[in-house]
Amino acid sequence: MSDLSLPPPAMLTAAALPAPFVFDPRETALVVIDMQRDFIEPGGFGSSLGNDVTLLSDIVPTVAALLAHARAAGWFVVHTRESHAPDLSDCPPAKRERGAPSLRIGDPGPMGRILIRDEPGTAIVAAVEPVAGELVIDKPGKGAFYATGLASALRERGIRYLVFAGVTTEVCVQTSMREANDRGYDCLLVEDATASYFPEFRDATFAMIRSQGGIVGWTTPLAALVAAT
Ligand code: TIU
Repeated sequence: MSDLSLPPPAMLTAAALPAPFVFDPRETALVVIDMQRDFIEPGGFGSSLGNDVTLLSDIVPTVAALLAHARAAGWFVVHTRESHAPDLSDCPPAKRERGAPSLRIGDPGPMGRILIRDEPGTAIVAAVEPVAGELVIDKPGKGAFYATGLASALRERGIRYLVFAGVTTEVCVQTSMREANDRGYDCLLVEDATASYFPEFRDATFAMIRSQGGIVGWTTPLAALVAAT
């Protein structure tokens, strides 16, 4: 006989590769990586490095739809920003020198000092900006866990499943996902909510993540996640 006082089954299953992704929405967080003006809009750091930023701006509507889904589902939402202190005390010289002779981190750029906290270019693009109650992590590295409070924030909330989106797929998204995988999280990357200046690197990242039975995690398009039952 069924007991109507029991809570409904919590686990959801999304079609994914290399296998279905099974997750408890009460223990799930969305982590949106570095959807910043400096990477996505013309005139920022990304375009100063000679990149085609339209490859990144194309995913903004999909990331917005993913955020709407996560908010409606009651997931904890985290946004990250790659950013540094104005005195560059958290920016290793090796990182700053990389990319010269174009604009370097801390140099004045068209949207303020490049990748410096609270400068206009470091802000998250308007269509996917955080709302009240969401966590914003300023990270000095490519990974979201390095030198940040992300691990303790997730632990406090009992999070076990992480859904990833953002830019760029093979740099900050992949680094963060690998950090999370090593910390024991089941990680799902939303394929059409992440982008790279190099589409072949994005596709290679998908293949690496789901190789060997999901050595880093799972990937799926947004529609499959939304359809999860
Ligand atoms: N957020 C992030 O991926 N930072 C980068 O510098 N990515 C590049 O692809 N350059």
